[in-house]
Amino acid sequence: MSLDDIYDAVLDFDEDGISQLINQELESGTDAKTILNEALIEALDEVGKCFTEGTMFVPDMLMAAETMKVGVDVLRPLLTGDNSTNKGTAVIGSVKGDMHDIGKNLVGMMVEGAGFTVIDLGVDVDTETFLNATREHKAKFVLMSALLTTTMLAMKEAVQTIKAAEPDLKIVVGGAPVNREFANTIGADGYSDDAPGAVAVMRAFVS
Ligand code: B1M
Repeated sequence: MSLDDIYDAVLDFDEDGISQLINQELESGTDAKTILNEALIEALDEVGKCFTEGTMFVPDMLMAAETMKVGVDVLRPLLTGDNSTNKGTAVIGSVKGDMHDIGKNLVGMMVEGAGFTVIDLGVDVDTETFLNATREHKAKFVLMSALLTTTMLAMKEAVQTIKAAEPDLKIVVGGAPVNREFANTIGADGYSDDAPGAVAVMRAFVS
């Protein structure tokens, strides 16, 4: 068994076999983060490349994503740390128009593991829903994910509206097309290019 087998399982949409492959890889001593980064995420990057090249299509991306989710579920207990203290509440969602949720779920999982309470609003979340949820749950943080260049516009609108309404809230943004410069331009308080980095940004705000 190897990381390559797990990588191949995502590309083969092997939802039934991937859990066993991951468990075997864990038993052989590979740590969860390595499996996540070097097998699961790399495989989805390859799926993205194949989609761009026209050798894979939307249903393929969907099946690969479903297989990845099965794998992430196996790793979940190992990726989340000590969540015994509550450091505050964060609402999280993929912005309006965006149906991608794997990166957002990884961020939510790690933020929860770091001791924050996470309210997951799901995908395609509009500004009003973010705002209402932060008020309802007395959240300190809003975490937004965008995977499409088109939905970066929805992110901009959401950040600016929420900041104007609730200036004390800390808004952290991320997702493949988002970068620090864009985050600064739209007035977000924090940015990270990965899930552990989002936790570090949030920790800095509460320390
Ligand atoms: Co879509 N898709 N997709 N897709 N999809 C991309 C994003 C794309 C790059 C593929 C490509 O063309 N090569 C492309 C976007 C192009 C662009 O805008 N620049 C694309 C497209 C075009 C589309 C559709 C428009 C296709 C169509 O219908 N013609 C469509 C849009 C649907 C919509 O949202 N309205 C679509 C649909 C889908 C599926 C539904 C089939 C499926 C998603 C299933 C799901 O999420 N449940 C899907 C998939 C799987 C992908 C790829 C292959 C993989 C995405 C993924 O989950 N990556 C993707 C190609 C790629 O990324 N290589 C692609 C793994 C995940 C762990 O990474 O989400 O980036 P990511 O998260 C990272 C970081 O970005 C960061 O942390 C994570 C790592 O630790 N991060 C944050 C994320 N959020 C953060 C928030 C933070 C901090 C960090 O703070 C709050």
